[in-house]
Amino acid sequence: MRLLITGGAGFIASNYIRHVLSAHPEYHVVNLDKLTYAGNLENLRDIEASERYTFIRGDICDRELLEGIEFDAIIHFAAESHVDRSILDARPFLETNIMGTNNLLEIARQRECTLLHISTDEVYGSTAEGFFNEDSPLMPNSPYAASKASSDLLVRSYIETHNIRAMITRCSNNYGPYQFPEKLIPLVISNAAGRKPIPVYGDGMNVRDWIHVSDHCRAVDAVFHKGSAGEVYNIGSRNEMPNIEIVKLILETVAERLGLEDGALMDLITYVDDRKGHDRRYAIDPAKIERETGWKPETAFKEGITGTIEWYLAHEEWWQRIVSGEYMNYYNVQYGERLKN
Ligand code: NAD
Ligand code: TDX
Repeated sequence: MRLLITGGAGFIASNYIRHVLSAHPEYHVVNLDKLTYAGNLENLRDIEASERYTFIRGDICDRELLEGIEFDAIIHFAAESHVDRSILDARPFLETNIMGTNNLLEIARQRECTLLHISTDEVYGSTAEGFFNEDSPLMPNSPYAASKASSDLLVRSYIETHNIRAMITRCSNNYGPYQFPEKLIPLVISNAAGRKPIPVYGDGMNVRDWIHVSDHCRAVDAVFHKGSAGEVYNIGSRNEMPNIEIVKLILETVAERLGLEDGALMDLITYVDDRKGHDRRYAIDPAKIERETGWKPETAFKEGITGTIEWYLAHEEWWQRIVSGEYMNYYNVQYGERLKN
């Protein structure tokens, strides 16, 4: 099996490539990644010399390039993935998430190969109570979520119109090693370690449903091997938490690991203006994937978040390079003024 993985230098797909190479010794992985600001080959240093791994730098919007690559199946992770960036400029989201996905669907149609499309719970929008299941209506609220919902609908249309063998997964918020430090959890850990302000949007009571990236990777693998063609699978680990609770838990743990007094880092919490269109709550019902593939999450949140905090504290050189460069420029533009007040 020669597996084309798109976006393999990003957070989730780099973890997934590592998972595939160890779980399936007969598989070859071709990683196609444009290396945007979020793509980082450092995420793959430990496996890049493997004979079962090939890296191609390229854009999923480049049809000619795609046509020249040999593979048997596609697992499509590549995306512009950060909601705040989509609020500042939606265009790259539409290009990559919609047009790029359409190119991959065309290739899957021509080659009659399986395509697993990695989507998100954000396509369902926000819910005050209850849980999203696979039949919940798509009600995206950010340009990012709208671009992902559009790509999901394109996948559906290729299944219906061209009879391609495709599946969609919609996962809740991931955390774990190699997550780009613009997302909440790595941002809080790295800012806490550097004694920088922690921007909490609005009242901090927005709820997300957190899953460890290793559980997401096993779920993707389960759907790829055991899922039914044409189906959608929600992935989640029944772990809802308000943002402020996670922020406080991280600050307590970092303080303890750095040998500081209890509460020493709490002053870093800085409430800032709310994100525009900020979804109040996501909550996933993962019963279908559990029932049909036997997958279950294995990482309890307390254990997963502690391991993640330890990973970031032990890999400061990995995130320092990011936060001192392009990302900080972006961060300053977006939050600098508000944090001064
Ligand atoms: P990420 O931003 O860390 O990585 C995205 C990767 O895609 C980067 O390596 C980037 O270089 C690459 N890329 C972007 N545009 C490209 C293009 N045009 N051509 C080729 N490569 C391109 O993202 P992530 O958090 O790892 O998310 C991966 C996927 O999982 C996305 O599709 C996202 O929507 C989905 N998802 C993420 C989460 C989450 O919590 N992070 C949750 C559910 C679903
Ligand atoms: O500085 C911050 N302060 C803050 O309060 C940041 C970056 C975020 N937040 C809040 C916004 C959200 O309620 O924390 C929550 C999590 O924010 P993000 O880490 O930006 O994630 P979210 O917007 O929920 O989207 C994530 O989960 C679904 C991923 O980025 C998406 O790619 C995925 O589809």
